[in-house]
Amino acid sequence: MIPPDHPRYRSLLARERIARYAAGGIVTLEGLAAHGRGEAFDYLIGERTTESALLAERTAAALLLCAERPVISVNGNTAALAADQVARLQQVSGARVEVNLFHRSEERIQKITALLEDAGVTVGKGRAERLLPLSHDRAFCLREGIYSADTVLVPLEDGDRCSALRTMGKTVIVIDLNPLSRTARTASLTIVDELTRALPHITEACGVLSREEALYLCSSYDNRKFLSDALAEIQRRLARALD
Ligand code: PTJ
Repeated sequence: MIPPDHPRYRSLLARERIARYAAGGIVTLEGLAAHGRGEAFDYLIGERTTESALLAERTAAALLLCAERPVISVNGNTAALAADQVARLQQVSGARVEVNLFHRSEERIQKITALLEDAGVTVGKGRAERLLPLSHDRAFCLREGIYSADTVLVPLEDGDRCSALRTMGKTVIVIDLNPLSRTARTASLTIVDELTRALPHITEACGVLSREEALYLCSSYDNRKFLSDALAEIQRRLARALD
């Protein structure tokens, strides 16, 4: 039992949750390592949503609202940490949700689908085919889902698939606390924020953005600026760390 007044309560709760889902076969051991890397970067960024990340989150909402075929791609970590939040975002954005795994197995797909459905998500199903230009199993996706999407939101993406999706002409939105990752630098739009802080902001913005505001955000964002803002914030915090 983690006491709510513990200074690292939120982080410890997420850790406890992701460990529990690893024991249940939804998150992989590699997923635990990825979570730890995320925690380290979150520490550096101050464990809060910066103004720049909030603008990136509003921009993500705009891109989803303006898309013709938006898809949210869900992996083990995302399902474990944010199944309810994915359900709410699906409701307001109208996006399809597809389970897409790096460490793919039929058993994990079934478990993750069940977890998402219990949270109220409508999960895209069907026969996955090897449709993306990748040598590993993330190449498998649904023809009616990720393959035909114009815009894909992929929390915790890997760099290879991000660039494969970009090569196919898709708008790729990623949520990644590491502004230096290949994914962050390859995506169309990178949200440098923690997954469970970012998703509710995107959902909220989907509910309030006008068509004009959304169109403006879609045409005016600069991903390099979002990355350089995140790096500048980390540098600022490091410079003041011992004050
Ligand atoms: O469930 P699977 O089989 O699809 O596997 C998923 C993992 C996460 C193992 C796979 O996608 C992977 O290896 O990811 P990477 O390449 O390690 O990238 C994960 C990125 O997400 C890293 O840059 C982390 O900093 C970042 N990250 C981790 N946890 C969070 C996060 N970013 C935002 N919020 C988090 N909670």
